[in-house]
Amino acid sequence: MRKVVIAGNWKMYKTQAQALEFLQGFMLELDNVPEEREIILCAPFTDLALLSKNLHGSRVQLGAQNVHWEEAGAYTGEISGPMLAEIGVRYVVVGHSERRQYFGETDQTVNLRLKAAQKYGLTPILCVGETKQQRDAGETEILIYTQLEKALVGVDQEKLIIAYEPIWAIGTGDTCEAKEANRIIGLIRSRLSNQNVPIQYGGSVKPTNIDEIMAQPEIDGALVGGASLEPQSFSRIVNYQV
Ligand code: G2H
Repeated sequence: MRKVVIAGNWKMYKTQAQALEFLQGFMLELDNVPEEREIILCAPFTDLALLSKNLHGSRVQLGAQNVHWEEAGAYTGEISGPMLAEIGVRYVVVGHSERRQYFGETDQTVNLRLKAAQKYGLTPILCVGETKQQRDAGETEILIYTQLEKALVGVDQEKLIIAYEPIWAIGTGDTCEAKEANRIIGLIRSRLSNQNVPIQYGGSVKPTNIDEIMAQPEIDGALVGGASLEPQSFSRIVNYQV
C-alpha cells in the first residue's frame, strides 16, 4: 500500500510569528483528516526549531527545504542533515526547480543531497519536472527519466518520496491536467525499483483542484506552495474528498 503524503512548501515565506499564527488556525481543522494521510510542513530554516516545539505530539510532521551533503564543514550559508534531525525535522525537499533554476542545483548535487538526507535519517522529497519549452519540444519523458536516473544513484528507494512538478505549472495558476499528471506519475513509477514510493503532484494545487488530483490512481499526494500559506486553504487540501 502506498502512503498518501500532503506537504506544504512554504518557500521563503513566514517569520516565526507568522508561522505560529498559521498553526493556530490550521491545527483546529485536522480532526476529520483520515489518520493514514501524512501531513508535512516544509518551512524556512528559521521557523523549524519553533515549529518543532509547537508540533510536538501532533500528527503534523516537519520538513526542511534543502540539506547539504556534508555532516559539517566550511560551507557558509548551508545546513546539514544532523542539524535538521536534531531539532525534529523528518523530511526535506531536494532538487526543487527553484533551487535548480536560481541556485545552480544540478542532478549531481541533488544526488549528493538525497544520499545525505537518508544518511542522517531524513526522508527526502525529490522534485522532478520539465519546463514549458521542454514540454513543447516533446522532451518531457526523456528529461524526467534523466533527472530520475541521475538523482537516484545509490539512493534507498525505501525512504523516498518523489514530487512531479511541471515547472510551467508552478505558481502560475496553470495546473497540469489531472489526467496528464497521472500519466507522467505512472511513467515515473515505471522507472522505480520500489513500487511503493509515494509520488506527489505539485504545481498550483488549490482547494478547487485537489479533489480531482487525488482521485487519480497514480497520484499519492501533493506538494503545495502558495495554497499552503493560509490555514483555511491548506486545511481544505489535507481534507480532500474522494
Ligand atoms: C511548486 C509548488 C510547491 P505552487 O513549486 O512546491 O508551488 O503550489 O505555488 O505552484
